[in-house]
Amino acid sequence: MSPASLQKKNAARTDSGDERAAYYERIRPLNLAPLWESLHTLVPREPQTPCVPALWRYDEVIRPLLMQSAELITAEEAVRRVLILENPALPGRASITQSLYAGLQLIMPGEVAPSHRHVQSALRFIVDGKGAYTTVEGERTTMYPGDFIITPSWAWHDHGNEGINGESEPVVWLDGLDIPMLRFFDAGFAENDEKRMQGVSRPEGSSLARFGHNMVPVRHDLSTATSPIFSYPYARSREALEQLRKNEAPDAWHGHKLRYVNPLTGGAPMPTIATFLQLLPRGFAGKVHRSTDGSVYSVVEGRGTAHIGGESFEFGPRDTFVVPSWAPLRLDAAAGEDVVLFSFSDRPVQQAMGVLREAFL
Ligand code: GTQ
Repeated sequence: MSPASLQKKNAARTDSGDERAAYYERIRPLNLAPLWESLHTLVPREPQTPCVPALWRYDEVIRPLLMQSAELITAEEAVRRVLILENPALPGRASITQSLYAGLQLIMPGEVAPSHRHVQSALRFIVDGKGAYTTVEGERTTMYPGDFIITPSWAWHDHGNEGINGESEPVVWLDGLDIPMLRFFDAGFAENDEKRMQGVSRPEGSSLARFGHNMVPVRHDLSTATSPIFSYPYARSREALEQLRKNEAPDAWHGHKLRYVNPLTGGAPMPTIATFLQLLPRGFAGKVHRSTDGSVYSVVEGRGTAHIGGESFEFGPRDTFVVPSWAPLRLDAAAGEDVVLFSFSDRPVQQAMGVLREAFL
């Protein structure tokens, strides 16, 4: 056939909806589907996340509900007594974004959350109270508000609350895990320890002494996927931000923002999750920014407003909010309120894939 008649033959193959529908019916039982009906959603022009922005108020909502949960179940029975923060658009999926899980975990004085380990990496960001501890592979870390603590993949961990100097109070932290990512890969394993609590084999502060001062033991030449520092104490990170705000102008989008690092690699502290701490000086009015890594924010200090897409969320200390992938974000600090925000995202995974995109508008 000539090119002209070929073209005519192809043009004649026009829409005949009934025949197409009948064809789709015939192929469905054979586990086949027509790509051409879904190509535009499978390969969107830009991210089309189902996630929506949301904020969870701590003082008025979460804290009273957590305290009620402590009347219903012990940490021991629950194994982990956590209220999961579910993205309103992903109910029942234990996901705050498509790739990340977040929850608020409560441990009452004297309780123990028994030892277990799993492939999922976890971070703990201490929101309320002090004097609980987590033990990771035989090293304990006492928790203070604002501390960022890591449980590496497959590391034994148990949590308890023995207080400090005889004083103890309920302690609540934000859990961030890569649970949805591991579910996606179907790569999750877990096991319970024979012991309820791990023995302590190294004194508290060992990992910080060895790796937390821009120095590394001379005979340590392994760089591990997860940071060897279990705890990044708030006092030190906050001090760094304070120095920055004294010395330089804030970034127009982020304010003063630092990322936590694995000192052995310079990369993110966990293979799947990046973490950040930022200070927005009082009255700060940020510019609009968007990025493909959806982020979870925990407010440490101060009041302000997060403008996410077309919505505005007023936030205060201990609140949690989520910014979906590619949603335009603008952060403001209230007049007279220095704001400090902790945040985490799946950035290292997107960077490893070479797909992370950001836009500063
Ligand atoms: O503390 O080990 O929020 O395994 C979810 C799963 C916490 C934990 C969570 C977990 C943990």
